Amino acid sequence: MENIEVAGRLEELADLLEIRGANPFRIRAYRNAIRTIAGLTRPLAAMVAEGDDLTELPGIGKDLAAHIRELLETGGLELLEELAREVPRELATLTRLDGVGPKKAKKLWKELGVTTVDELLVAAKGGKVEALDGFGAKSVEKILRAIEDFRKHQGRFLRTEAVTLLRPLLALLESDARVERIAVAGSLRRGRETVGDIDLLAIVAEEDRAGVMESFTGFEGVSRVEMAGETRGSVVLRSGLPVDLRLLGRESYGAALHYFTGSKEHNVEIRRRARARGLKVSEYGVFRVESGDGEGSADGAGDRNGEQEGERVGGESEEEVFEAVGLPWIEPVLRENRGEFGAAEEGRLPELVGLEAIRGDLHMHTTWSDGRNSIREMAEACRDRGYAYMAVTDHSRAVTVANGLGPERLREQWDEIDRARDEVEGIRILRGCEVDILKDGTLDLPDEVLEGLDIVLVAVHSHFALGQAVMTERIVRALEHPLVDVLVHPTGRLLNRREPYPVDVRALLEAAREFDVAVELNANPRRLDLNNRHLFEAKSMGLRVSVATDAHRVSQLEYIESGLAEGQRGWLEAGDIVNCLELEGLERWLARKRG
Ligand code: DGT
Ligand code: CA
Ligand code: CA
Repeated sequence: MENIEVAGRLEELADLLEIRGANPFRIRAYRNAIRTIAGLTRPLAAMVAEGDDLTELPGIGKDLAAHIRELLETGGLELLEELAREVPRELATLTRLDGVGPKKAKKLWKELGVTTVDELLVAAKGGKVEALDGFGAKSVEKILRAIEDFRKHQGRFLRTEAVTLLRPLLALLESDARVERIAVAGSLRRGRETVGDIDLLAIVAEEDRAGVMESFTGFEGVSRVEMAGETRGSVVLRSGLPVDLRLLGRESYGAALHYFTGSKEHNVEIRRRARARGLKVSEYGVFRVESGDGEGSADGAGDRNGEQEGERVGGESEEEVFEAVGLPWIEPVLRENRGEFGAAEEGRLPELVGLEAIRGDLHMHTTWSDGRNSIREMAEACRDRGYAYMAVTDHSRAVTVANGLGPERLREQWDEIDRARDEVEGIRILRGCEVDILKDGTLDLPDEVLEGLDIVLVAVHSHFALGQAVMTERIVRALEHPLVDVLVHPTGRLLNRREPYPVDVRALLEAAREFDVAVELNANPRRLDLNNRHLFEAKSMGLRVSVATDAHRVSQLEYIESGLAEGQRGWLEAGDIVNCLELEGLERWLARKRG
């Protein structure tokens, strides 16, 4: 069992305990432990196997350590089963809807008998929820929106989650001597923020296929086998993640990899181009079309057998597929039919930005607001990553839930930054702040304080429901402020949790250009905000992008890699990114507003 599965199970436990009315301190302890587990870099399973004492982890006591061991050893939890006999398990899902929470979930269940999202929708639409004590028309509206969001995202996994959940199965197949080669295709290979299912391809000799299929469907992490044929198997893992496996021969590996990487829109264009050249591209290979049947099926998926297609002219490698239509190999992250064909033809495919080009991180939190590590710890971790600079950007005072800083505490923080500058060598530590954009578009700190900062980030953290026009105006007003450097998480989306607030992104980008403000690509895998489409637009407008982690603890500095994947999908190159500048260049850029 992976750490995120353990955390997920404990979360369910905490939800059910809370609904049942357990001691709030106990619940808080559980939630802290879940956060600890989510932030671990080592697998719990390995720690237990090596005899580590789990109670030495922050926030994990004897009880929780025992639960974790039980989960790892048995895959289940007796206490959870017991609770589920008293409190319907589905209620845990309800508590995660925006505007519900444990208390309301309990009320919905006790008074209306509602236990599922579907039942809640019926009750809300029928006016029953509004009539309950503690719910009003406003909260019902919010719940209805939350249900809509929930439905949209149901069944999609964050990419980083999927990568983790897939790892043990992938390791099993990789270590199988009968598997000559294995690859991940689909949306995961294209670097999408979320994935619906995993598409695996493996080269396996015909006589070994039944055996490999058996070991795939028999994997210990499989909860359900949907199908197990000769060349295709389909399972659902315990985490709910669906995985497809296709077994094939060497001759069609490249064609299959290309086909199952997609996107569908990209594939359609490839096949159109192939047809124009008297060729047919399918998942089985590239074939010369015999005169007369030039059209084939529109989709290519219906052709069961390559032999019927005419002479095979390629398919072993992806390069052969592209070559057949006269193009160079195109990076998977670009395969969305959003201009990659034209760019490839004209030799202007982007030189995608990689980790080695990143020189620093311009958005992170410390114990001064809602972060878990000190300034010094964050600085050391950034230096160890090889960064030349970093910015300490805790919240400003309006964000009270995050313990935001007012002028006084901010000045105290500068003293600590000065000390950290002395103590941690080899990295430039910038004084920054994530300044809240107030409801009217003014900033949460006075100018004389902003003038003392090296970098000013601005962001919206409240009043999400102002409507598009007012929200846009509000943010544009903030960008007009002469000391603002970066607009961070510009749309406020939280993948699978919250839709972006209504805002005219194009207008924001135009304002950012006019007032010389960079826009952030927030690298938190749940945010990825701006998204790839907006980044593409920002790039084409000549805007600068800051790819930043918004890390709240040292381990989250790794988020930079999620950010880079999204940036690549937005065609970003090092020249588009402020934090690819060397320290000197960055300082010059920061000086543009500070004389
Ligand atoms: P997902 O799983 O929703 O995150 O997205 P994908 O892109 O992984 O989609 P999936 O798993 O349905 O299919 C994998 C790839 O296979 C897809 O990107 C392109 C190819 N493919 C699947 N079905 C079709 C189809 O009906 N027509 C075409 N042209 N390609 C398809
Ligand atoms: Ca897929
Ligand atoms: Ca699939």
